[in-house]
Amino acid sequence: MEKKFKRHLITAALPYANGSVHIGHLAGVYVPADIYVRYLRLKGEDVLFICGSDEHGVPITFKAKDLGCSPQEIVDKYHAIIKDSFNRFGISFSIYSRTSSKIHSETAAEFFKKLYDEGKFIEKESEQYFDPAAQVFLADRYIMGTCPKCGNDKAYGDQCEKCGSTLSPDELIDPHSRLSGEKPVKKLTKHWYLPLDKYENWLKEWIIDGHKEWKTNVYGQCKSWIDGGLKPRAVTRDLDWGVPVPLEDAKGKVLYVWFDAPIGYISNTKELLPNEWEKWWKSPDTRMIHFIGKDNIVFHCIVFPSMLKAYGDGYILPENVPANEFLNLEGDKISTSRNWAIWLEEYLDQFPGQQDVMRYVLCANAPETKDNDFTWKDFQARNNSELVAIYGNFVNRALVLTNKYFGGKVPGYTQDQLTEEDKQLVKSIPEITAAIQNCLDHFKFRDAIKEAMNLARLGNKYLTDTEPWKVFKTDPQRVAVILNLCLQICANLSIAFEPFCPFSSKRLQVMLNLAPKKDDICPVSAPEGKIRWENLGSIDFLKEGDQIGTPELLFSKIEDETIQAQTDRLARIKKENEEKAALEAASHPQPQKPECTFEEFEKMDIRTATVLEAEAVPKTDKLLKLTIDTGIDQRVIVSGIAEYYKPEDMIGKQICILANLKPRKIRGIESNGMILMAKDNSGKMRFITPQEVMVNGATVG
Ligand code: B3M
Ligand code: ZN
Repeated sequence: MEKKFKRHLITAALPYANGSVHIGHLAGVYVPADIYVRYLRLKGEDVLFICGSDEHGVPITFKAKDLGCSPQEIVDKYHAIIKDSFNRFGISFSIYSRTSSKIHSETAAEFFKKLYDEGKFIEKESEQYFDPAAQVFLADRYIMGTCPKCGNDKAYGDQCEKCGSTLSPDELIDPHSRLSGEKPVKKLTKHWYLPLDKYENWLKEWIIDGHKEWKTNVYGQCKSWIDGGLKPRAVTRDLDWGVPVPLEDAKGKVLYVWFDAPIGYISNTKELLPNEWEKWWKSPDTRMIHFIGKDNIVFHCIVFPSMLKAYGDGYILPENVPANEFLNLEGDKISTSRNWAIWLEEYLDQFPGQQDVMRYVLCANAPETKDNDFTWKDFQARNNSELVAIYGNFVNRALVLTNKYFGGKVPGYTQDQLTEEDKQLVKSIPEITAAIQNCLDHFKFRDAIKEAMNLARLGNKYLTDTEPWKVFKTDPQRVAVILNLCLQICANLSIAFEPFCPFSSKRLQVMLNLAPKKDDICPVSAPEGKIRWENLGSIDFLKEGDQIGTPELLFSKIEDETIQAQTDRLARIKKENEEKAALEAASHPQPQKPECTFEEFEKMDIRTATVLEAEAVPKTDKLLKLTIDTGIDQRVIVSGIAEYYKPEDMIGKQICILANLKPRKIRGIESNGMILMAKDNSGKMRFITPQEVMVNGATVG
């Protein structure tokens, strides 16, 4: 028997306030969390939906340094942007607060202090990098140097972003501080560690034995962490941005961002409900669910629960952590630094009133079990052929016809007027709504939204099959039955779709006169009147004679030009990125080759020559066939320069060649020598020419 809980505490990962949020965040965390919360609310459950900005951590301090402002200014700016985007997207948090608040630093400090006082930490001194000029300890990210694996001279102390290797500062060649540029020195420093190893057995019991129902990706990650053996984790850092460590001998130290951030869920609840927060956090009747992305699993399943366990005092643990995988964009990883993203505020400005389209697409295509790809083509197709052609079309036809034939009054019927086809329809409705509910209960939002669309599909097909517009003249009572049932399906749709597409649901409810019109930016259908989840499946929403409102289109077609503008934008960004990368690469010369002797060099017969004829080698896009005058003879050289030179660019040019290179056949053509080219690290090539025209056959050396 599943336990019945009295209330549901739903959290969504606190986004870092050092940038805007994009569709990857939305698809992975906030849309699923919001769907679930809206579903619970419609069921009349007691729900809190907690979130806020994560305003600490090293990247924020860098951003501030780069822009020449304070970290507080950075988080103030992005907190406002993120909060506004979420609100406009209809993410219906109970509170969206922030971790730079007073109540948060007090709560986090108290949390630390209690664990400290009770001896739950290990105190350890270790050698860490220190910047002698700036007089501060350096987090790994603050150290830069040359990557030992790929030679990138902008690798960080924890990772090389060029080749993706995980590094430690000790591995960097020529390490220097990002603050002062000075070479860092090692210095002893003290930190506090949470001994996760001590919680291993308990975690095993709680997760490995006790939560086999968790999603495979989540369960699997937890298992491999635990099986790999847990180590003590430092919960403090030498840094001047964060919650100060509340101890006498901890000057210049703050709580590690991953220690304070999850406590943000607690402090934000406290801020919202100063007198009642404990009921939400410390009662076995509360069911806590964390919505996160896959990179946050270890912190929410292992570290934070261990912190809560260490604290004791009745703190509850999450019942489930339905983490998602990542969303890619047009085949590429979403990246803030490469601007490879669709930013929420941009989307909201460019697609006004179309929040539901994005919510629908992100849910239908959510990265629930594996990474997934967002494409603008798919976005357009799902809008035009699902939202518009099925859901929107059905609703519109049902409402327009009711207005046309019955003056907008719900027509009635009697049981004996139902045909077999009608009875089949009436039977299918609760089957579909039960399927939606079952999927939602198991965090299968993709399947759930598919079922919701199936309900619209069912209605659309019924209307097309029964053709009331043909029947009305001869049998208006038959049309009354048909339209009554269609309107009941519309009412069902307005509830079934509410968790996913709340804006259009609300509009539909208003059109059906099931809800009053309100101009809220983030509409939430509280269970009132007939708008309750438990009524789903019923064909009794609307009574005979009820007046419905004027139909307006729920969705509108998205044209090719609109999509083209978006893909053009991405193509522009891709090109800029490639150019930047090429420039970057070009400025990094290849390392010098091993030594060679003069005698070895002397073996090469390098000469000036002039190109007489040039043509592309058929069926290749890289090769040119050049006939050249070497001064000694006329010969053919096949050269891989077609990407850089057209045949006509080469004719008449004086070049340098390696004349005595052993001939070889390239695409069936014998090539007698090689053209000397300068080539930079990005692959760009240019031929070498004497500074002044010379006779052909002059030796080069
Ligand atoms: N700030 C990390 C992230 O966005 C993060 C989550 C904190 S949740 C307590 O990946
Ligand atoms: Zn590297």
